[in-house]
Amino acid sequence: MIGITIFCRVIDNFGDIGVTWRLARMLSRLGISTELFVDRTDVMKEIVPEFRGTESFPASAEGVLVREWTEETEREFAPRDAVIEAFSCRLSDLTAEKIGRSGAVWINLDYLTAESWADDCHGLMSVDRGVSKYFYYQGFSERTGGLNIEPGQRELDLKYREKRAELLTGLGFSPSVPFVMTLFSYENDAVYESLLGALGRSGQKSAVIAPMGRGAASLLRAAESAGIPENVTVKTVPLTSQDGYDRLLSAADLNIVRGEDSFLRAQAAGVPMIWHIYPQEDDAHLIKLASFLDLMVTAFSPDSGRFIRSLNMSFTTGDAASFGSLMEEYGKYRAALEHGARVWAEKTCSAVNLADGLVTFIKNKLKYSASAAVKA
Ligand code: TRH
Repeated sequence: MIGITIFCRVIDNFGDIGVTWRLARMLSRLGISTELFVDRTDVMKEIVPEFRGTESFPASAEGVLVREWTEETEREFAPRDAVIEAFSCRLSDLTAEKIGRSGAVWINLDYLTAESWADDCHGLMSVDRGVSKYFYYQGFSERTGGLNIEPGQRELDLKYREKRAELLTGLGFSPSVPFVMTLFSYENDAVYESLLGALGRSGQKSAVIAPMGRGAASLLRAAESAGIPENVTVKTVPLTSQDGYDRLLSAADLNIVRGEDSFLRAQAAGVPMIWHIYPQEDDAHLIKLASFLDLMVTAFSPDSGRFIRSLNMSFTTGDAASFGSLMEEYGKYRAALEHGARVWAEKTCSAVNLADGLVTFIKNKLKYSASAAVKA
């Protein structure tokens, strides 16, 4: 059985552990002996309820052995077939040396992007402290390493959708509320004021469900300053498991999401989405967002594609006035947007999944080094 170890450093928020936990779980389901080192098990516990009662690590859930990443545990680490360093989280010199000696495949798993340069960079090798290391890019094109979406996710999300009424009732809403939004984003107070105003003017009943955190706090501030229209209900909910969040996304009519994992889940859910991409220096995030939108709109009609692009751009750039006007027109495009989102979901969910892609990549490299060793 192949043994893979993933190292994850939690820099900020839940994205780093969100991506690596999901990947670890998928690898384990493929029969890979999977180990995950994470430096902040407290953050992990917030989105992996299986570990909430766990006092000390190592501990296992879903077949994944989780270890607390400290200097000491890293010193004791013994590489097996492959070591995945998530998002350049920097392993120690000793670990690099051990990887070199053991012949394990060393991979730096990079952030997901729809930008075309990922095609050219995927799979490239570099030398880190004298040891070969491969850059592995997640991405939407066949030339990249695939997407972190589980096999069968589309079917699962469709089942979740069928249970929309049940989910809404469980959250205290009427099951017939015609427009349900989720909001898991960053701060955007002025835009949320516009959103509440536009939902109010639409005249229809709407629900805005906001998992606790930065976006929810910002929404509550906006609600306090602008007021909540009578036909709108705002509700904050505690963070749930990743699967629980998928359920919520699938049951909604419009999702506002943020880092790279929730952004991908929203696509798989097949529901129109707004990506509140994490801001980067020199507005690099806007290029990233535009590249993604260029791809996604290929699944939409020209009009609804233009609309969803503008909605995303106005949201992320904080253009509250434009965002409010667009939301007032939402009803006009709603059916076309929902159709486009379903078409896009079929496409993303049929891409190579990240775990399969990685295992194939690792096996090829192991085969190559074994044949090179025989020749030598
Ligand atoms: O938490 P994030 O904002 O993380 C981001 C990204 O990783 C980004 O790339 C990084 O640069 C930035 O932080 C600093 O958003 P993301 O990636 O969507 O991760 C959220 C995770 O939380 C995701 O795995 C889904 C999960 N989640 C739950 O499990 N339960 C919940 O109830 C919710 C709302 C989320």
